[in-house]
Amino acid sequence: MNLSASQQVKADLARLVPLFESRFLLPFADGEAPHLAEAMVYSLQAGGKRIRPVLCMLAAEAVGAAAASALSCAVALEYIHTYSLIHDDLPAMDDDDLRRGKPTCHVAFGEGPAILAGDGLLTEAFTHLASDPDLPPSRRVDALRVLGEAAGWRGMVGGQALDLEGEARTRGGEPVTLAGLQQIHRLKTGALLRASLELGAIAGCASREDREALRAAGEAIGLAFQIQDDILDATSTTEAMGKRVGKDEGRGKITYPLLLGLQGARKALQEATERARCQLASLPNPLSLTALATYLAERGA
Ligand code: GRG
Repeated sequence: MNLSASQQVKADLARLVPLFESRFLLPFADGEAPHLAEAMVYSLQAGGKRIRPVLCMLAAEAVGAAAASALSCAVALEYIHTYSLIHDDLPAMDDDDLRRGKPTCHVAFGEGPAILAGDGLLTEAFTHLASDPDLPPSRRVDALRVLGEAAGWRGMVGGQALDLEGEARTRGGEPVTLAGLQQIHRLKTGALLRASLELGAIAGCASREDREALRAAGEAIGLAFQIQDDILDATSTTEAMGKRVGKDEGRGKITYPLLLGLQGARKALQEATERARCQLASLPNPLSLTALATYLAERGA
């Protein structure tokens, strides 16, 4: 990645993350369940990179709208992402004690409250988006449908279910194929990343062609993000990652480097990133979003 693209990403994050963070905790300032709000705010503030909100706001800018027009979509996306991580960390799922170097929600607050914190964030995402007075009702309904489909059983939740089934089959001696892995990630990680760009398109009142280009770019960015995540896991020092690799192998976790080799996974990553760049090139203002897509594929953490 050349210096100007990385400087572009830095400048965009410095501009958009504070805008997003000036809004995203407001709904939890009052309410009748303050301890539950504390658990939700704990996970929202636990050090996430805000990739989905920033992708969403940059998508709106890419079609010529203001980032602020996509703020309620950006906030809803981060609520859903945070809920998915809280539930993914639970003993019944991945059973992780740490996330981003901090105790997971169920370790800090207990299992029941963590389940409810996830439920609270999931539902607040839709309440928040549905209440945005600046988004015309027809676009609000469109955005709610796109978000529901991406987050639900046709998207992220469905991908998580296929992942659990695949791990059980792999442990039973029937490993997941490359096509199976791609389907899991297209749903589990890709659906919400793709929705991030599509919601930016909706909020930014994009033309049909620009919305389609953003959807296709989102699909490719989602795939690239997952491949890079697998590569980072595979190339982290064995000592630092020993616990996780051992645990993942025991669970039957199949990754791109395992199926394609490290070189093959890097090639697939490059191809997916190039597909994203090609789609974005047709948009009125693609520079920042293209720089972020490149950065995500080359990120080191
Ligand atoms: C439990 C309903 C349910 C769904 C869980 C998305 C998901 C499904 C689980 C997350 C597990 C995981 C490690 C997925 C791989 C993709 C990934 C690296 C997600 C983390 O996203 P980042 O890097 O997270 O944007 P931060 O910490 O920056 O917010």
